[in-house]
Amino acid sequence: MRTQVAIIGGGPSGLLLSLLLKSVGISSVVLERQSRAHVEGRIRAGVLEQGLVDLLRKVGVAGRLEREGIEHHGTILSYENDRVRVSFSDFVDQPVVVYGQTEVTKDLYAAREERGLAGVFEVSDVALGDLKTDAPFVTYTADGLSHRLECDFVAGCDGFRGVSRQAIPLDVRREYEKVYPFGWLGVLSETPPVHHELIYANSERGFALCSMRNENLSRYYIQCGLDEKVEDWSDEAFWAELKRRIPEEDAARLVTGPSIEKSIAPLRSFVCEPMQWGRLFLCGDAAHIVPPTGAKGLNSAASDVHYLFEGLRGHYVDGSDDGIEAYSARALDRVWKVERFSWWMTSLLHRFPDQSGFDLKMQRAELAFLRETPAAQEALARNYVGLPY
Ligand code: RFL
Ligand code: PHB
Repeated sequence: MRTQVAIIGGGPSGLLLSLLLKSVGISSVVLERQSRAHVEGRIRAGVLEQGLVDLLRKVGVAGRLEREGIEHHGTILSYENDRVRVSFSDFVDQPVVVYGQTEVTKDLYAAREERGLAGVFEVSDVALGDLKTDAPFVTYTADGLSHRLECDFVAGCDGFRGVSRQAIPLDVRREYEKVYPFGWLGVLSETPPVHHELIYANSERGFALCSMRNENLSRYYIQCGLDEKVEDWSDEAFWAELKRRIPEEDAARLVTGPSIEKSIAPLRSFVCEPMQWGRLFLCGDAAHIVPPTGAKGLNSAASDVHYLFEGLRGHYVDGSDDGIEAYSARALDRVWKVERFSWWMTSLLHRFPDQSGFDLKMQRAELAFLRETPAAQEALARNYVGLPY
């Protein structure tokens, strides 16, 4: 089999890239390790920046998002019972849109199906070859048979645990990592959200986040220890702990109900440099991870996809390789700023095991400064709604 761009991974990065390429007549094949149902069922991100919404619009996949997505023009940060609202609309002319990654993924798969785009599910043994030549290839197993896909370029969109990043030799690859000493326990429940905006709460008992998917579907998270297990958290225990961590006025309003999903995610900051090696280009979680505190993972995957698409379009349509040559530097420039914001939000809002009295005073002072200082609010707002690309 032959295609122009082999895309490893059928998560949001790979799917979006395939549709953008198709829009300018560039062929691709998506190779995905899991089944479609598995990928569509994963509960992950919930907050979309305008840049991602615009890309979805560009490929004609924003219809349902425009009907069902909820625009947010601000967010709440709290420290014990003190709440600070940061308005986005006072500083930037764009909201964020609350619409689940699960729904984005379903919409992308539906559009690919409608447009007859090529893809193979449940592949294994994916290996990349000849990446330093202009005729690379990918080998894989599907339905018990070995296959070889010849291509011009390989897009590594296979997430943090994928194989693409490993194809960059160790003497070229530099990895930067920070692992946080806690995770997030998340619950999805068919209950009305406690507030119409997200609440990021720093409390004596640890961080909590009140988020949502729609008017009758709420998403809540609490900071938990790395050794904790989902099975050890009954719904009752989760709700009781959440109530202790959010401001009293919100706790009093909280509507609880059975959870329909419960999971624990560890928190990590990670960047791989460079994001390109020969004809291989890494996109999204394959190249970088942020802790979820700033809602940036999916959104920074989207900006990578944008830079890569522009580079590939330059190559095929305009006959210029400037974009693909600049890909890694352009993507990393934005990635590091997003890493900084996510690390800052995480540091501000969580309780760390080794935190001193001084450290706690610093968190409180930072939130007090934020409350009183429009310039500080503006910095948060600009990062939260998304840096330009
Ligand atoms: P994905 O989604 O991990 O997709 C990679 C795909 O590659 C497949 N794969 C392979 N396929 C073939 N061969 C192999 N060897 C393969 N190895 C892996 C996988 O099966 C998978 O389908 O990466 P992608 O596309 O780069 O997308 C990244 C986003 O999914 C991720 O950044 C976000 O979910 C992060 N994230 C959030 N991002 C936001 O922008 N806003 C949020 O509000 C937000 N909240 C979150 C989050 C992530 C979370 N967790 C669980 C990690 C909340 C949570 C709890
Ligand atoms: C979510 O709704 O899943 C969500 C929202 C905001 C975040 C992280 C996750 O910062």
